Amino acid sequence: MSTDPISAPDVAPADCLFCRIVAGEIPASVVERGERVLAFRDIDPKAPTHVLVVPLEHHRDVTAIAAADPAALAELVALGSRIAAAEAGGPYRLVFNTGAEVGQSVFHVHGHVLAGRSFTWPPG
Ligand code: DGP
Repeated sequence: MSTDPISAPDVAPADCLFCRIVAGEIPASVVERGERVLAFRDIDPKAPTHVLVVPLEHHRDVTAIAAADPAALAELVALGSRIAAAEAGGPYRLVFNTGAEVGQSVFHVHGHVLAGRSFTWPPG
């Protein structure tokens, strides 16, 4: 049993929605595939550009991937930044919901790349 204070179920890759998108078992609108990451459009976009960037390997959240594979996290950020530059001229918000309490619903780390409009702060 995990002693991690962040509530996140352990999801087997076979049952993981984003692992299945990475494997091509579930269709997605893919923007770009990199060496370690995949970018695809969010099914319920909250901005003109709303792309999810995920590692090909399963890590449950940003804390886990930062510890296990920082190169993949760096590639995720770089690809998100390039997509925002290409689609929205540069500025973007990068969100990692981490824990069910703050809105994480898929427990395979994903950066939400949001761009193409103004945003307010703080977020709701
Ligand atoms: P979060 O709540 O931070 O875990 O974000 C999960 C996001 O995943 C949410 O914005 C909606 C998106 N999403 C859920 N199911 C699918 C799907 O089947 N395909 C795509 N492209 N996005 C999905």
